[in-house]
Amino acid sequence: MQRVVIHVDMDSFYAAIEERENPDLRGKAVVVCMFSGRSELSGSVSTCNYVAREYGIKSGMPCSMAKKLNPAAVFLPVRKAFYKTVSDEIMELLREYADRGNDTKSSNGSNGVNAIYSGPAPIFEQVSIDEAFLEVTERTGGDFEEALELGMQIKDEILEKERLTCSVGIGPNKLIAKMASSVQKPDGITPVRPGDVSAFLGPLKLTKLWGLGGVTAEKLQERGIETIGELAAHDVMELISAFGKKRGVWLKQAAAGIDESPVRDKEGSEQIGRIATLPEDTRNSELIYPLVDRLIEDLIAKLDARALTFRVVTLTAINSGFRMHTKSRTLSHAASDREVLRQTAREILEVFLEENKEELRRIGVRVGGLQKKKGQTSLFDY
Ligand code: TTP
Ligand code: MG
Repeated sequence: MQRVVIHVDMDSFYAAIEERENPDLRGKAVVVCMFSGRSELSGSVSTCNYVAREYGIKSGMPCSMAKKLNPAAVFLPVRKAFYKTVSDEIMELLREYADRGNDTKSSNGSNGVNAIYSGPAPIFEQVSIDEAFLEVTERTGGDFEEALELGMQIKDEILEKERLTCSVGIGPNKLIAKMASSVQKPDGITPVRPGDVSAFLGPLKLTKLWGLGGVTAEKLQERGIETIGELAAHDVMELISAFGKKRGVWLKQAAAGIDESPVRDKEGSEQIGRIATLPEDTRNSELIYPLVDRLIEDLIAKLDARALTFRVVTLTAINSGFRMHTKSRTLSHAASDREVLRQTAREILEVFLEENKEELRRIGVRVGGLQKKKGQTSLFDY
């Protein structure tokens, strides 16, 4: 069957969350900064919204330069822990769209080893805080029209549930899906069918090739190679003698759009979180506990469905002034029990309310340090 992979990348992620949380920001240039604290605007830009990008503002640029480019822009400090809870929710939602592995299905890894996916784990890979790959070959029957439909559903659900937009790339492998998602941004969806791969890659600048570092790009440019198409046409032996066997072969294959790497979760890195708004701003734990319990019910259901244990519990609280606090506790043993989670979350909340005197507006619970329950087969059995 034709392989189909979807890549999802959220649009101006941190800035879009800030805009969602504060409607006053709509239509304005919004710049999210990692302030160093040395002086008012010292630090660098984490990201900015698309209005700010029109002024030439970019990730990584000094905040002071961004201010010169657009003095009217709104500059906000990063709230990474909060963005992480939003990310967790999006990843949970995306997982539902990925194929499920099963005992009988095997897929060829890039090293030629047969990876047997066991259990009902989704074939899903989170790449960064706002990006993920989904294997959708089974679900779509290898059909790109079905995949396009699925991509639209994903976009609709994220917009409806999270009020955020994303860009989706669809391809016959991870490399193409990843590169396709960046073609139409923001709020785009781009399928690149197997027959269109060379036409898609060929004209692109070398530096657009996913996984190609700046140093390698420079060396290739010294050889007169400017586009991915030119790289694909280059003599493989020459690439091998310049970059070594592994890298040389990779360059040749990647430029031709060949990539057999499997979609797979990095075990241990995943967290599952839920966040919700309280019926009213409050410090009354009698009002807060029922909401925390509801979030916990949800988390336990997710953990049970995938036979996972947790070791870290994190509580997130956003106060009425939109300031955000997080507090974590690491357990001495892996746990999967609802009562353990409830008890731990309550203890953290009590300490938190002791230390902070403001009213709370939203509350989130997150579990991390996830592992398969003992006695269950692990994600990949070779
Ligand atoms: P990206 O997906 O690279 O950027 P983005 O989502 O802001 O914008 P785009 O629409 O182009 O996808 O990165 C995701 C988040 O990671 C981004 O919102 C902020 C953070 N980030 C940094 O903190 N520093 C950086 O240099 C980059 C590139 C991203
Ligand atoms: Mg993004």
